[in-house]
Amino acid sequence: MILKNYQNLETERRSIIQAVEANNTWRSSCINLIASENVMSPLAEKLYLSDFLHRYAEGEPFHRYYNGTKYIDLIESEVQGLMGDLLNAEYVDVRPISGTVANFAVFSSLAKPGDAMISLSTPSGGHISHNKYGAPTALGLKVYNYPFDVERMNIDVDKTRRELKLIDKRPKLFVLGASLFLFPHPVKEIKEIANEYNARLVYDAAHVLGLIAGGKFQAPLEEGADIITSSTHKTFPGPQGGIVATNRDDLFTTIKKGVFPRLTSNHHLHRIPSLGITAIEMMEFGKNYASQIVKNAKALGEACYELGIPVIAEELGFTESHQIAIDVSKIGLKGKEAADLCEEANVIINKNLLPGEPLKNVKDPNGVRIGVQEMTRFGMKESEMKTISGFLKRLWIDKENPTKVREDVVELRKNYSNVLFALK
Ligand code: DSN
Repeated sequence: MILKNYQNLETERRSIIQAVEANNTWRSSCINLIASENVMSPLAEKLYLSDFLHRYAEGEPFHRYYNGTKYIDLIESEVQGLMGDLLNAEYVDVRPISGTVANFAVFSSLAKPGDAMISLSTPSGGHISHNKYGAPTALGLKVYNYPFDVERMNIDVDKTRRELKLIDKRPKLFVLGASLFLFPHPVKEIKEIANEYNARLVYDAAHVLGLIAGGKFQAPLEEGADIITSSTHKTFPGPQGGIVATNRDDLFTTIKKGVFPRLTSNHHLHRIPSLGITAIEMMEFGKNYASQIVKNAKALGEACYELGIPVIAEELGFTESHQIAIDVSKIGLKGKEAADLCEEANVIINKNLLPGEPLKNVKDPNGVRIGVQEMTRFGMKESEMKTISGFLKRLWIDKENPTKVREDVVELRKNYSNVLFALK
């Protein structure tokens, strides 16, 4: 605990306001390539700041534990329907306040302490909430990891089948989806295995929800997933929050209890109207948006590779999603160093473990991950991806001073300041 014994609260007040304003100004002159972020449309953002910010509504629409909820009831039930249409799901819960909460709610509903689950390891792309540092350990679940084939950058299905026969527990949950997520997962094949164990298949769509909504990447429920969990703010450009979607009414009844009362009390109502607006935007513009995202990611991979930047998965066409990953150790850098150089030049990316890398490298990995969904929302296309690859080369290979590169980054970003694929 740090006690500061503040004397001049006016200075603190100003400092907070100034930091917010400075961040707004700085970020609007940055090229943001963090794969897990996005921006809402101005309309969704406007509706985010409403009286709902201050309200509670525990329970389900029209069956709440509070009074005063008639408008959120209407909105929330409408948003459930919109999200259901986008994901081909009959049952949707938009109350989880994050993707991790959605995962906790689902895992805790479908497995009990002592049960086993299988997911991707962190180096293979698995999210923290799929692994032993997150939800599974908190819930007393034993985690096994899928064998990962780095040649194909995907789960090795045959090896999974073989290795599962050797473990002492029969998994209750098979989890797909990842944070480093370049290629669609073998949902159909893993579902066949899950069926042999009478287990449930959960697809964490956090990174690719917008691509799925736009008809790209894959269609998890149609391919066999029992449940989708997700956040709502990555390739799906909505407010930060979570969601569960399924066509299994038997599972949904249990999962809803996991969401409330087990994992949430209030569900942060102010984000629900913005989620609805984003869902309508994705219905109207999602196909074009998702398709441009994937084109841009491939174009960035290609352009970087041509400049000598070691993008992984070259033989596979680099990516089928919004992300690419780069092994910067091959050009004499570590992931953090590469990301820090970018930040000095107003290009924001994150360091990332690469498939095949040991977990002990987690704080200083060899890779970086880059996502193009936000810049695509601001209207950038393939030619701008080429320009960005040039910035990366100047920073990482030519060792140009980042402040020089920053001038050109800021200049490029000036032309891309309006959010597209958006309702008025
Ligand atoms: N950790 C986030 C990501 O960057 O993928 C997801 O929660």
